[in-house]
Amino acid sequence: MAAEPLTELEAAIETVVTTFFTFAGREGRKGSLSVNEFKELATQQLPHLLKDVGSLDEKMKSLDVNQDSELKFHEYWRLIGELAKEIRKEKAQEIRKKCLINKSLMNE
Ligand SMILES: [Ca+2]
Repeated sequence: MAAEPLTELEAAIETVVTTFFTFAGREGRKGSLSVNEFKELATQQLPHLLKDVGSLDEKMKSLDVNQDSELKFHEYWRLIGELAKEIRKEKAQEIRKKCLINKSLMNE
């Protein structure tokens, strides 16, 4: 990567990518996540964001678009996208709540 230090966002994107390869390289094909690799990644790296997701086997099936029991990078990327959307929803609610509080304070 570039010699200059990465910004927070750039480092976050790099982490998304390197995390994929760290776990994908543990067994079988180096460029995709097996069921075991996916479960390890989910439990070790996404314990808070995936805690309400229910069964990891079901989650894996829903992400594994071509049904080969492995997640390629673009399938993993869909998961990251879904989680980002969840975080966006939560943030939007927080902002809305703050606006409501401010409005009610102004009306007092
Ligand atoms: Ca693999």
